[in-house]
Amino acid sequence: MERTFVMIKPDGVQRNLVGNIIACFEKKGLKIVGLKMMRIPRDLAEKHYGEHKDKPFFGPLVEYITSGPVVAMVLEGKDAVTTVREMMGATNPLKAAPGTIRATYGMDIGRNVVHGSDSPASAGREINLFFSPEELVDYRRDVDRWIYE
Ligand code: DAT
Ligand code: MG
Repeated sequence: MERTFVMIKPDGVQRNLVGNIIACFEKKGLKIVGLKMMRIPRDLAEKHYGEHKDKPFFGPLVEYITSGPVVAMVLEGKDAVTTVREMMGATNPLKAAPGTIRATYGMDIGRNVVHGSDSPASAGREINLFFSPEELVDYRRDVDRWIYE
């Protein structure tokens, strides 16, 4: 099973969407193996979005992501990285396919509610940035035999 890093961004927390968004992933069958609320320190935000450091939106992006608490999580499941990306939809909520999380809850690219790792390599990097190994919980779910054949 694959793991991915997911984050409900400050706008999602402020808009009381934490429960709804976690419920989407839970109902899908993804397993929560790590979960916490935190305020992202500036240096962590800059590392997390390091690939964008030369883009014009980097400054506002770091301001936004550090502007309030976020809910960070690690989700586990079959093709978890791609599955979460597809459930989130395109980066711009107005371009995201109907029914996706960003299409359902967002209006602006700079307030797109949720983050999900874009590849297994990014997932490994981001999980390590945000979670220590002791914060990730290994456990069995009896329901898995009703989710996977
Ligand atoms: P994603 O979050 O879908 O992986 P990304 O990695 O390209 O998208 O960009 C990271 C975040 O930066 C994205 O969620 C919103 C912001 N962003 C991306 N492109 C932008 C743009 N053209 N203008 C403003 N913000 C942008
Ligand atoms: Mg990205």
